[in-house]
Order: sequence, then C-alpha cells, then structure tokens
Amino acid sequence: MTDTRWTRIVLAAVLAAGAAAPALPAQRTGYTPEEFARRRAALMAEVKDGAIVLFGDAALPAGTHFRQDNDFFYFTGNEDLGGVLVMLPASRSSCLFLPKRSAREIQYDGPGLLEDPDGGAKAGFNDVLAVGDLDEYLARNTERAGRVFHVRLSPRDSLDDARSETALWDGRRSRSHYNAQLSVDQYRIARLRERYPQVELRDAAPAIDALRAVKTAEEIEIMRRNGRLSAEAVKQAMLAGRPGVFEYEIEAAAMAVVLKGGAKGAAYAPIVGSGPNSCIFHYERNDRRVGEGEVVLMDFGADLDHLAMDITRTWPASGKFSDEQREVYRIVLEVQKACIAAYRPGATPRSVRDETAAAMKAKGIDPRGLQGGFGHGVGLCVHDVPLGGVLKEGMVMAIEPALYYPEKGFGVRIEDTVLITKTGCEVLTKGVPKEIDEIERLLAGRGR
Ligand SMILES: [Mn+2]
Repeated sequence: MTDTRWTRIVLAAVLAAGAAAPALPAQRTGYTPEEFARRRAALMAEVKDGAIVLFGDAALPAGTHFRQDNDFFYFTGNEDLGGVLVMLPASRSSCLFLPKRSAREIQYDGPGLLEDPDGGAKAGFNDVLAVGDLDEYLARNTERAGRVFHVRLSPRDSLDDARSETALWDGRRSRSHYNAQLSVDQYRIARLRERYPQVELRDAAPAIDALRAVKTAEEIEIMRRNGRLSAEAVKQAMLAGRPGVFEYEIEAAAMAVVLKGGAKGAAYAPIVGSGPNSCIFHYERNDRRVGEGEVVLMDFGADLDHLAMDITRTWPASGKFSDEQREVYRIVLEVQKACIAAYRPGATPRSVRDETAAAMKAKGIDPRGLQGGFGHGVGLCVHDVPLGGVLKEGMVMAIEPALYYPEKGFGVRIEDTVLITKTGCEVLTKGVPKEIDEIERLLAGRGR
C-alpha cells in the first residue's frame, strides 16, 4: 500500500466520520421548570380574573411519538395524558389535575407527575391532584372566580396546523354530515356549559397567543439549535439528492440528522418534490425517482423540544442549474433576501412589500409578480399563533417566496426561519447554502 493510498483512505475515513457525526452535541438544552411557572404567572397577570382552565391531550396518536397539546404544554411542560390545568389569577395559584392510573398502566407507560411525590413542587404547581377531583375543585372556586372561566374557545393548533387551519379542516371534514362529529375540544366546551350554566366562558386564546408569539430566552436557545440542526439536515439531503435516487431517500438523509440531534421527528411531513412535483405546494408522497436536469424542492424542519423549524431549498439534481432554472432561482432568492433585510421590529406586511419592491427596482429585477410581505410565525406550531400585524423583537417568522412553472416542470421556493432581533433579524437556518454558486460548489463536492 503506497503512502498516497494510505492518505486517501485516512482522508476518506475522516470525511465519512465527519458526515456521520451529528452537527451538534447530542445534548439538548430543553427547559427549566421555572420557565413554565413564569409563563403561568404572565398569563395570570394578563387575565387577572376568573379561573383559567386548560385541557391536555386525551389520547395517544398512532405510529408517532406523543406530542402534548401546545397550549397545555406551554403552561405546564407536562407530557402526561388526560391532564387539566386550573389557574386562579386572584390567588396566583395553579393546580394540575391528572388521571389516577393503575399499577399496570404505569408499568406500560412509565410513571407520570402524579406518581412523583415532589413532582408538583419541582414543577412549581401549588398542587397536583387526581382528575376525579376536578369538578369539586371548580365548584368550590366558581363564586370566588366571579363565575368566569377562561377556556380555549378558539380551535387548538397542532404541530403543523394553525388554529385557523384546524377550523378549516374541521369544516372540510363536516361537508358530509356522517363525518361531522364534534371535536374533543368542542365536546369539552359543551360539557362545561352543561355543568356550569351560571358561568360565563371566555376565550383564553388571545392572551395565550400574545405570550406565545414572543419567544422566551429558553425558547430562543432551542430554536437557534433547531435552526442549526435542521439546516444540517437539509444540507445532507442536498448531498443525497442526485439523479437516480428516490425522493424518500432524500427524506431519509435529513431525518437521520435530526433524530441523531435529539429531535422527536419532523415538524411536518417532509416535502421532497423532484421535477414536476416541485410545483405541488404540500407534496409529500416522496416516491418518485429524481431525473437528470430536474430540480429538487425540499421543505423540511425538525420538532425539537416542542418547537418547530421551517426551511425550503431548491437545488439542481445534476449539480448545475439550467439557464431557465437559474434565472427563476435568482428572482426568488433576491426577493427572499429583500424580505429578510426588511424584517425588523416595527415592520408590517406593507413596509416589507414596499422595501422589497424598491430593492427589486434598484437591482433592475422583474419579480414576476412576487411581492414581499409576511410569511408565518414559527414556534410550538409550524404555522404558529397570529402575530398581530407588526413585528416585535423575539418573534420568529418563516419567509418563503416561490415561483412555480408547472408547464416547464419546475418550481423554486426558498425559505428561511428568522428571529426578530433589536435592530433586524437573525437567520436561524443560515447553515444551509442558498446562493447559486454556494449550492453548485456544495453539489460539485459530492463527485459523480
Ligand atoms: Mn413555511
């Protein structure tokens, strides 16, 4: 074996180890218990009166890791099933109700907070009680709470559906009256109305959303880490995304990185669209074989410590954009960069649109109808709570301009998630290339 062969083998091993190593140390930052106590105090300070009653999830999902109801998680950090949180702003108290479980149930699912003697105190609750005591507790406090319960009357959001989307899918499902049963949330409201007819129910969602929209220091640290992790995942997917592979192989390359980095999974079904599939906004079959000369559009983000991330990249499978692809890519990229430049505290959809138009004019680019504006918030949900029309420091937004040409068999979308800072914004997902020469250089490095 010659020296040069040795060098090459060692180099290959080092490269392989580098590719296999996680982008970040596997240790996650997570949350402190004080974080959730602070959030409860903030909501009680905002709501001031009545009793705040929030329900957790009641059933395990099939085939995927359990992920607690967003609003319930936000104020409890608790991942047990069937919990109810009751907060009394007047006395600044919060009490968590959890189902009593049999020894056998505990054997199956492991102990929860109710089985931990100091769990409640550690988590900062005044009490952790059996859910069977909930109605007695509410009845005891109805008069003290001024006959007002703040509950979630708005629809819930999920990992990947905003409150408005939950309502929309519900409406779509109900097109046939055979499918039009009430949701568990609607059922809970109906039960509360029946059981407490003297109590006025008010929607807690606006106050919750105002808190959730502005990220805490702990959330920002998690989202920064998720930005780096999800970016590394998309970068590995780009390296895997060449002609001849199936779209699901590209998905697998990204999933391996985020699972290794401590994420529970993807924040939404990964979108890997090659060729004509790049024009389908929410394509997720991911079962087509990538062809020569096509683009691959991948929309992907991890779910890390209950917080989502949202990235889209479009790259030429063969390693170089065609002239037509390059021209479209450049327009989308310039619009995206102009939006990012316009994101700062005080910005509105209008100001972003105006600044983007001015930037395109200055560069002599025809944006082909693409306007800047606001994307969507990102947080516990990929399509997070509404932000109220003006950007504030601590908000997290996805920016995702796109142009689609189904007749030409390709579309381009470029998306980053950004954190609004004091003076502008920090791109959390900058670890994955998006400049044309950066992309072509990265892909050239993978050889043939
Ligand atoms: Mn998005």
